[in-house]
Amino acid sequence: MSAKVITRRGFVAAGVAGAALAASGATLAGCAAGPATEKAYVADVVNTQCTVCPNQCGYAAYVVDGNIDKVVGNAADPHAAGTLCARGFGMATAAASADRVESPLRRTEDGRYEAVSWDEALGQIGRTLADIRQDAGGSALAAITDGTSTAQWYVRRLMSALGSPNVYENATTASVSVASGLAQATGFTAYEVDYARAKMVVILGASTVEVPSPGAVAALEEARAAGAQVVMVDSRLAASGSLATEWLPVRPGTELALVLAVARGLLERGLGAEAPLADLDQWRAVLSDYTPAWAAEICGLGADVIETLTADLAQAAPAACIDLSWMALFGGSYGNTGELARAAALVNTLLGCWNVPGGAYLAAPVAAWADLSVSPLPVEAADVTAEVYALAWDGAAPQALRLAHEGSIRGLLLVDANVAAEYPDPDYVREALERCTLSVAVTPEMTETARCCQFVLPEKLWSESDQLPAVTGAVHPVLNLSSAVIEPVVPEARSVAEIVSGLAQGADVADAFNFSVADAAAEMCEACGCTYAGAAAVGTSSLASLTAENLVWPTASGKVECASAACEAAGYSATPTWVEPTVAPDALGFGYYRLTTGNQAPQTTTKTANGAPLAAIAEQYGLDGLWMNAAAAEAAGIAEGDKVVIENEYASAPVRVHVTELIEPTALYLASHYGVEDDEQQQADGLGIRQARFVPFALERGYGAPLLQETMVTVRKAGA
Ligand SMILES: Nc1nc2c(c(=O)[nH]1)N[C@H]1C(S)=C(S)[C@@H](COP(=O)(O)OP(=O)(O)OC[C@H]3O[C@@H](n4cnc5c(=O)[nH]c(N)nc54)[C@H](O)[C@@H]3O)O[C@H]1N2
Ligand SMILES: Nc1nc2c(c(=O)[nH]1)N[C@H]1C(S)=C(S)[C@@H](COP(=O)(O)OP(=O)(O)OC[C@H]3O[C@@H](n4cnc5c(=O)[nH]c(N)nc54)[C@H](O)[C@@H]3O)O[C@H]1N2
Ligand code: SF4
Ligand SMILES: [Mo]
Repeated sequence: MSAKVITRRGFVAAGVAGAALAASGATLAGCAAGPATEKAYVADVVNTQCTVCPNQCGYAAYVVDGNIDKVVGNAADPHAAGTLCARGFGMATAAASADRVESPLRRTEDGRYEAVSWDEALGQIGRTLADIRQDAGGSALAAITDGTSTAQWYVRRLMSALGSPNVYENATTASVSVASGLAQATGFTAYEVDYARAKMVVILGASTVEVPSPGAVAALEEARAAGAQVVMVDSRLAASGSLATEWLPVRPGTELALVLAVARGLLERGLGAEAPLADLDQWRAVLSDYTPAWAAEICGLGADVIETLTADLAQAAPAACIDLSWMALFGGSYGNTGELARAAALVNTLLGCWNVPGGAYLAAPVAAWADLSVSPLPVEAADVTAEVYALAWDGAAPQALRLAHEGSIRGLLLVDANVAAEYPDPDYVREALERCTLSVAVTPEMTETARCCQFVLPEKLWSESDQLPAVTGAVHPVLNLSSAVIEPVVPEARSVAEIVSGLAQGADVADAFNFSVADAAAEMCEACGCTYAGAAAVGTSSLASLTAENLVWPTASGKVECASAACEAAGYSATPTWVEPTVAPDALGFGYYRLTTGNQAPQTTTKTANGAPLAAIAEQYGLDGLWMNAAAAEAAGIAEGDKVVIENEYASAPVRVHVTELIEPTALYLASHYGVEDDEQQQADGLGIRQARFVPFALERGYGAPLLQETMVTVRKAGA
């Protein structure tokens, strides 16, 4: 474990009278109080990151006698901002979970698993990978990872060595429409809002309190204290309302209408005259129909509300923007999310907010990482998902699952991606995995996905191995580097780098991995102007942000583009126009509601679903229940606390109802990630239902995002 050599610094603080205090006592204030006779506090301080959510907050772990004693969020990391959120603190000791997979497993004829040796597992998987390549070409192989640095680089390199370009980030699937719509307009794929200095921010569908990065919450609080206007556009009033100055209860899936009307209003007010926009007149002509009254009709907000919002944005520009966050809810959620992202990118351009204080900072890709030892090898074949989903930036993971279902992808490697639990229509995904000639899950714990795979490989947790660095953030970009914190709790578990290198050996492409994680990490750090030792010692190293003066638009016109030939080819208009969601409550008649979802503070994807204390909290407060609008409930004869049945053609399930004014009348809401279906995850047994069960396996045209909220359900009182 190279961390020991390079990063572990033993800090020693004796009691108040101790001699060592002078050297390092300040670092450990509060830890060392006590009489002079008390044993010294000796901790190894190792920098690492929380991987519970994509914020990947950097933190320092204080390790005493091989165990994590305390964790301190890294102050230099803009996500952590000196602390972690409750989920991060709670999961810092996840390695000790009783449910870890303890050895490689192979599925037997009768569907059970037998323990096999690593040699046997890696040899057999490697040979099958090579055979599939021989028979059907590298394009018949695909991988989905959680998108964390080491997994993504190693898996890409392995697949490219096998002739496959088909590697997808599950985490990117969750923002694919935002990334791709933004890319169509600007050539960039992500931006981050400078909340702290903003005068106004319009946040579309992000539960910023319930999914918090501590840094985002602190920055929004700072903005509020300075008098900023924070507008939450959300179909329900989530806990995030506490950070907002206004809540706009939009009809779910109709934000595009709102954004188009705002664009029209901004142009009317003369904004954008100096903006670097190509084909603005073409878009201006299209926008003329999108009056506030038109948008009000569609999205359920008053025309006056839309007028005021537009006027306020114009007034606050350039320290004002539309924030799409992840617009997560899985990548897009709606048939119009990609176009919404494109329209929002153009509105932000009209506001002049790109990379100016208080605006939205585009994140430049790390150009220096284009050619590393760990970079993918050249592959002739094109990404198989691009044929149908040409707009998807970095590919469409769900389409890879569909191709597996149809038989053209035969080998699937899933690294920390619980696709059978978290994609729409879990049965479809299950079948896709079961139809593969080879399916492999790399995971620390048994999951619904692992249970559909032929092989399950026990993985070390993030905290149990050294990692490659990652660059994140745009307002204050940083390079984070994580080192191993503790010895592996499960002796048989291997890191993703070890597993991938082993598979390469089994598939006879071992030459592709003639470097170590430390070698590759050092190369990456140096490309960013840091030394490996220095980056590991501080954990988070600041990098320069992209300034407005240095912004060069990586588009064909060298400007932000209102028109996109690629979008037009995918069946959209050249410039963003109104696109109806795929299904609409009104079209189906009275009694059909859109089933929305969203995160909730005590639950973190499926990683915490099996946690007993969290399950108890959810049970006690009824957090796994269904939200229903009070007027809608009254009309249906449903009262607070009733047991109801929600139903559509895909599923039917009983659930306790929470009747509230705080949700838009056409929407129902079920918190994400409840409804664990795996028998071995016993703590979560019987808690809640899985929203994805009510959703068909369908994807957003061109963009390839799962349409997680394009589904309608009926609600009736149980027994009625
Ligand atoms: N506690 C917790 N935090 C997490 C996670 C977790 O599992 N649990 N997961 C992490 C991950 S992977 C991600 S991608 C992020 C996602 O974080 P966010 O981007 O914030 O996404 P969600 O929490 O899924 O949903 C945000 C809000 O959208 C609202 N909403 C639903 N439908 C609509 C709609 O049609 N229109 C509008 N305007 N609003 C709508 C919901 O009510 C919810 O309040 O969270 C991360 N943080
Ligand atoms: N209905 C509904 N579906 C959703 C969403 C939603 O809001 N509602 N959100 C979507 C979004 S934004 C995303 S990113 C995806 C996420 O969906 P998933 O791909 O399911 O991601 P995770 O649940 O985070 O789990 C990934 C896997 O990481 C592994 N893992 C890594 N570290 C640990 C650990 O410490 N403990 C445990 N137990 N497992 C670990 C396990 O194999 C785990 O199953 O879900 C999407 N699906
Ligand atoms: S926001 Fe919380 S869960 Fe997400 S990475 Fe940071 S500490 Fe971990
Ligand atoms: Mo996500």
